[in-house]
Amino acid sequence: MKKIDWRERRVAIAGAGKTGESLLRFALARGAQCSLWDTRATLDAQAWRERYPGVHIHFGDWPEDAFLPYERVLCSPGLSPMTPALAAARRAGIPLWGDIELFAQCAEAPVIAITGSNGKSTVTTLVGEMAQAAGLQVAVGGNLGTPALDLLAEEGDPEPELYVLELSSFQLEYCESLRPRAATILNISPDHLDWHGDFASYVAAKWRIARCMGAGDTLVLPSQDAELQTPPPTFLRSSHYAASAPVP
Ligand code: UMA
Repeated sequence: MKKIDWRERRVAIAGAGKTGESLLRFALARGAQCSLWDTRATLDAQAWRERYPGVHIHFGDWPEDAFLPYERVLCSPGLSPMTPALAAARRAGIPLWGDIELFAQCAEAPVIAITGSNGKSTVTTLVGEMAQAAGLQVAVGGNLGTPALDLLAEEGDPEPELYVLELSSFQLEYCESLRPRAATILNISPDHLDWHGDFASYVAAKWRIARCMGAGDTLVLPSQDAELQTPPPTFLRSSHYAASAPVP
């Protein structure tokens, strides 16, 4: 994948939690002009300014046009794209990317990706431990706790041999180009509907895990969930999956 030149790009980071800080470090390290936004007015803006000199800090309510001056908005997973300022940015054609999208653009080692409504942390941990027991240098994280961008090797250090990621529907919604070598949607039941708007959108977000998978990749699906027997029509129109059908 062609690496993006971030130098001098005007980038807004939405959310100042764990993911937001990993996004900020990523963009700053690549020379972007960053601003950091959080709706919590109670955060210590001065402490952030001292930690990240040169970064514009905006804590408090977001005007609807807040993100229109930016070339990209890097979104924390807790923020729904229906948030008015993010929805306005999307309408204006500004890409909304999450940490998993940036990870996908940088990681070169194979990825095993795990999602589902329940049990994904347990399965991710087990898969990571199995890989380690098999002698692989493995990095495990994502929704599990360590932001995916923090798993990437520092400049000059060797990359892990395998990444194992737990992915939430939020993270998948903001991801376009991740191609796991193996992935699973463990199960699906209504969850996070306030964030997604409805169950169909939640199901569609989960299916995005397989969006870029193709021949030679392995997708493992359970047989008991009706929504996981056939991909939703929106998915079939937008993915590589339909053309190259990974192993169900
Ligand atoms: N924020 C706003 N406005 C909002 C909502 C949030 O400004 O309307 C700000 C908050 O004030 C806060 C920041 O965004 O400063 C928090 O961002 P975040 O909610 O995206 O949380 P992070 O700290 O970045 O943690 C996230 C995941 N949290 C969520 O998806 C809600 C963590 O998963 C994950 O471990 C971490 O990234 C690293 O990848 C937690 C989780 O609850 C465990 N996940 C959900 C789940 O498992 O059900 C999906």
